[in-house]
Amino acid sequence: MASLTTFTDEALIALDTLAERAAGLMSPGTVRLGVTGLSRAGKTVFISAFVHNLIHGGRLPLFEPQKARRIARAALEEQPDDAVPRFQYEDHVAALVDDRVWPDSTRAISELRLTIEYESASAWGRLFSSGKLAVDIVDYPGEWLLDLPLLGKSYAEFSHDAFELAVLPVREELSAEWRALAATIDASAPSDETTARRLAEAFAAYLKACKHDERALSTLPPGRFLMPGDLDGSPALTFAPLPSIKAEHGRSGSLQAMMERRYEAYKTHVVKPFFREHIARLDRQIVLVDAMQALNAGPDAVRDLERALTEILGCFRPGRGGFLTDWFAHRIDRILIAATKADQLHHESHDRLQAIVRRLADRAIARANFSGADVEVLAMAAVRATREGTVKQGRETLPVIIGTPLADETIGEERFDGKSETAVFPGDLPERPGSVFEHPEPGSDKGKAREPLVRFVRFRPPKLERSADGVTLSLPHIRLDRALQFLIGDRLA
Ligand SMILES: Nc1nc2c(ncn2[C@@H]2O[C@H](COP(=O)(O)OP(=O)(O)OP(=O)(O)O)[C@@H](O)[C@H]2O)c(=O)[nH]1
Ligand SMILES: [Mg+2]
Repeated sequence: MASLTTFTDEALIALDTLAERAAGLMSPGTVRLGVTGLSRAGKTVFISAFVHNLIHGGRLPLFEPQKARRIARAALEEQPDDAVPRFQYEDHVAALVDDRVWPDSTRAISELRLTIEYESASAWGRLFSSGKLAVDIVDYPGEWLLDLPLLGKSYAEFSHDAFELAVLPVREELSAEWRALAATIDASAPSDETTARRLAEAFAAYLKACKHDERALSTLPPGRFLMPGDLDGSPALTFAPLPSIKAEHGRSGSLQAMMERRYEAYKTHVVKPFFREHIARLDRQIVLVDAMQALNAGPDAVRDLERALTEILGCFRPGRGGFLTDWFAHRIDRILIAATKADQLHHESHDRLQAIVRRLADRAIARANFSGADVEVLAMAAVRATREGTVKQGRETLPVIIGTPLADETIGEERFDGKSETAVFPGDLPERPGSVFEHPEPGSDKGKAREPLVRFVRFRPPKLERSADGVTLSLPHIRLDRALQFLIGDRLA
C-alpha cells in the first residue's frame, strides 16, 4: 500500500493535537463520538435521538448511569469548533416530534456538544473526576465517507476499481452510457476542458443512478459528486476514471495527466481536510448500517453493502499497520456496528438482524485488524416508529407491527395516505445469516427467488405521549440504551 502520509500531513495533525491539548479539548472529560454511516443509514436521526433521550431522561434501563440516577443534568453547550456549523438539533427534533417527519438528507457538516453532569459511581471517582463529560458529535453527508479509502489509492488504482465495479451485473446497465463515452476517449490526447467535463458529468450521472436505483446499491466515491457541498463546478470535481491508464499517456499536457492532477487535488483539498479535521480526532465510533434496505433488495445489494462496509472499516483500523494509522491523533478504542431501523421488524427477528449484520461485518473486522479496540454489533432503532401486536388469520396468530406508513408507501395494491395506522406483517429474517448473500440454486423457482425476504414499509415518526402536565416524553427507541452504555457508559463510571 502506498504511503500517503507526507511530512506536512503528519505535522498538521501533530499541530492539531497540540492545539487541542492547549485548548483543553482533549481533556479526559471529552469524548469525540463519530457517527458514521452511508447515506440514509440514519446518522441524523440517531444523533437527535441520542441527545433527546439524554436531555429528557428517556427510558434507558440498560444505560447504567441513568438507571442508577447518577446523571444530574445533560444539556447542549457551545461546541468547540467555531468554523463548523452547529447541528440543528432543535429543528430536527421539532420535525420528528411536532411534524412527525424525518429530517432531510444532510448536505454539509455540522457539530454538537452535549455536556453530561454526573456523579461518579465510586468514592475514588468522585474524588478525582470533575463529574462532567463533554460529548462532541459530528454529522455529515454519508456520501463523503466513501472518500476515505481514496486516500490510499492512486489515480490508476481508483480508475481500475471504478471500472471493475461498473461491469458487475448490478451496475453494468447503469454505467453503460458512461463506459461507452469513456471508451471513445484518447487519454494521451492533449487535455481539454470540454472532454473532462463531459466525462465527469457522465460519471456523476452513473453514480447518481446507482444511488437512486431501487436495488439499494451502496454509493461509490467520489462522494462530492453526489453531495458537492460548496464545491459544485470546481476543477477538483471535474475529473473521472479513465479505462486504460498507461504511464506513457501521463506525460504533461495530456488528458490523463490532467485527470490525475485533479484527482490528487480532490484528495488534497477535499478528502484530507475532512479526514484530518473530523475523522482522525475521534475517540469512539458508531457505524450505522441500513441492512433492511439491502435485505429487501436481495443478495446483490447485500454483497454491495458488505463491500462498502469493508472499505469503510478499513479506514478505522486502529491497530498498527493500517494505512491511515499514523493519521489518528487519538486511538479509537470502541467501535459499535449498529443495524438501524430494527423497528421495521417484529422483535422476534431482532437477534436475526443482529446476526446478519455481524456476518456482514465479519470479513471487514477480520481484515481491519481492530486489535486493541472493542467491537460490538447491535440491532437497534434510534427512533421507534412502530408498536407490536398480533393479528388472527384463520387459526394462526401472526406477529405484526403497527404504525403510520409514510404517504405513498405501498404493500401490494394498497397505497397509504400517511395518516392512517396500519398493521403490517413484515416477514421473518432467515435463521441462517449466510443465506442472505446467496442467490438461489439455478433451476429453483425463479419467481420465488426474486421475492424479498422482508417486506418493510417506511413509517412516519411515532406520535409521542404527553405526561399529565403536558410535557412530551422522550422519543421511543429500541436498544438505544445499549448503544449508549457501550459508547459512553464507562466514561461516566
Ligand atoms: N423506522 C425508522 N426509520 C429510521 C430510523 N432512523 C432513520 N430512519 C429512516 O432513514 C432515513 C434516513 O435517516 P437519516 O438519519 O436522515 O440518515 P443519514 O444517515 O443522516 O443520511 P444522510 O444525511 O443522507 O447521509 C429517515 O428519513 C427515516 O426514513 C429509525 O430509527 N427507525
Ligand atoms: Mg444526515
